[in-house]
Amino acid sequence: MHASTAGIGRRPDLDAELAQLAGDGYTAVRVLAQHRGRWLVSDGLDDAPPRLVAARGRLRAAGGAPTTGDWVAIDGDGVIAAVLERRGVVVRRAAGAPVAGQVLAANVELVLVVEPLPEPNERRAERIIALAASGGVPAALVLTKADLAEDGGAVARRMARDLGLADGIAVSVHDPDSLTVLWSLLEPGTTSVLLGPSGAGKSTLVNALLGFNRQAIGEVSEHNGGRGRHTTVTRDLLRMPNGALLIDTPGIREAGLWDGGVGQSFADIEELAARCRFSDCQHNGEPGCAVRADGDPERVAAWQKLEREQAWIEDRRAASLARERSGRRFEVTQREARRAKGGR
Ligand SMILES: Nc1nc2c(ncn2[C@@H]2O[C@H](COP(=O)(O)OP(=O)(O)O)[C@@H](O)[C@H]2O)c(=O)[nH]1
Ligand SMILES: [Mg+2]
Ligand SMILES: [Zn+2]
Repeated sequence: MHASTAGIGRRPDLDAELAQLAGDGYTAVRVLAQHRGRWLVSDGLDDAPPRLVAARGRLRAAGGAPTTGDWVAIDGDGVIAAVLERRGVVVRRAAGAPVAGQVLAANVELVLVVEPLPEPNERRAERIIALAASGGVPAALVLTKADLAEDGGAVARRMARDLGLADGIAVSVHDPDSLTVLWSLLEPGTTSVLLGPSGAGKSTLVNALLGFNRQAIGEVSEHNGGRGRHTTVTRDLLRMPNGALLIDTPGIREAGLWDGGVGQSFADIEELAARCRFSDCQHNGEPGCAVRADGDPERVAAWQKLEREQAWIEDRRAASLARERSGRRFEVTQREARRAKGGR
């Protein structure tokens, strides 16, 4: 039984999922963090501290490795043997890699898109919202450092509306009242992830919610160029005092699209596009273009840019898949040729 999973998030059919794996003797745990080829996991039991475990070789391959937020099956040797189905995932295009996705957070129910006041970056937020949308995860906007702006609340509401989000709030760690609204988004048992640029105040916010400074209890961190500032280098799943789970992440420098999401996250613009006079309107000055007439020019430009990026990555993924397939075909042909020659 896994009645205790409440402490590490909801997963109602965990026992059935384990039963489906080949072999038995598995237990399910959740990945709290990843540390150099080891994973910090918890079974949600109050008296069992999180522990570091290894993973079976085939799970170490790029792409297949367990990540923060994953539910995993531990075998009789105490090693991660399988990653359970990911439900609600945020994936970006891996920076620098040929054609690969990188899972930023697994099994999340809400993405908190973090941008700092007084100058939140709407275009950066848009990308993260698209990544969330492609993983089927709703997003809410959280503007930090509200103490540095005139009326952060109003800015957050307007920006959320422009971005097509239901919720937009402004918070300051110097104003406990502002955190109350944030608490209402963090439902007990649900998992949320903070995504935004480095320096936005994500870790400070997490500490404020936790009520203590996690740095002091040995969080993995690096000093930033000797300037004495700590930078989060791991993605950490933390349990909040109200039973909500929250993943803190390092700053996102690049949020390349990986698997669609633009259509859903730009539903407002797509709606306008459906009203253009020509069904194949490119929205570049054609007569009767509803997108040009009624869309916010900057958002329209962002939409067009992300649409192009989405088409580009789709092409690259298709090409890479085709290469992989023909590579496999080539191997099979080679094997058959060897066999025909009586080799093996
Ligand atoms: N004025 C103000 N500064 C903040 C607030 N929250 C965080 N900061 C500062 O912003 C800087 C970056 O914070 P940090 O939590 O490390 O950002 P992260 O990279 O997103 O985790 C630190 O110097 C914090 O003290 C806030 O609510 N108001
Ligand atoms: Mg941080
Ligand atoms: Zn048009």
